[in-house]
Amino acid sequence: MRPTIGMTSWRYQDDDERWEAILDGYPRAVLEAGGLPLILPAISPAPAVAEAYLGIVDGLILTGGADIHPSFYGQTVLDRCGEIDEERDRFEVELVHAARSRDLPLLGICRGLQVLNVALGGSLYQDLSYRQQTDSAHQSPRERRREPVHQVAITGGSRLAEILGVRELRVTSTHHQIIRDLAPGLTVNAVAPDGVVEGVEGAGRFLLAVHWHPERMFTGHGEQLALFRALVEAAGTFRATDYHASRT
Ligand SMILES: [Mn+2]
Repeated sequence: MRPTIGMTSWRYQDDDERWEAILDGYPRAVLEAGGLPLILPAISPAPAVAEAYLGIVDGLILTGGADIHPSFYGQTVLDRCGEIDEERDRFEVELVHAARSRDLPLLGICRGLQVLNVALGGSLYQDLSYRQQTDSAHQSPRERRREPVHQVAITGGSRLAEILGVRELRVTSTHHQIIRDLAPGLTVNAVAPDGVVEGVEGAGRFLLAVHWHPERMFTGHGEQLALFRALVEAAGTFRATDYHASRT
């Protein structure tokens, strides 16, 4: 049986209706990597629903999206903070805590890296411009969002280096926020030439996040599928422990 991979959704307002949506690269990559993708809408009340979802998934992807409310890391909203969806923030922070308490495999992508860092006690710069000397390449215009635009150096000996099998690669970049203080329990596994953190990981079965978009890259850059394969493989071992069956 394919391990089930829950993926958080992107919510947006279209005139007078709200949508729960997902970039189709996420479910396609999960399927190709051997998993069964499942979209998790960010419906409140967050703790109860997050717990219930984790009873039926073997792994989790925190997907890209809007900015996290700065109150989650002790700041007020600054001018250059972007769009915020607090309901989604609460839901995803609960998911991270619930996943960590079970050692459930978790892959964060773009916003997912930021959510993971914040949920575990780290902080962000609300815009690249609030940190000195950052490269504007991080914030690709819409028409270049599928293009690798900057280099990253992968930390030797990291889980990420083991998964990708390289120490350098070029990646897409569509984020305007970056990590400020790294959360306790996370280590940096990838860095851009300007020093911006591009990847983090932690101890346990599988806890890893990247700032770029492997779901946009894997069709043209096959090595990026390895991230999804690693998640699905870890989800398979989680399932094999029969955690769900042992729950009451
Ligand atoms: Mn970047």
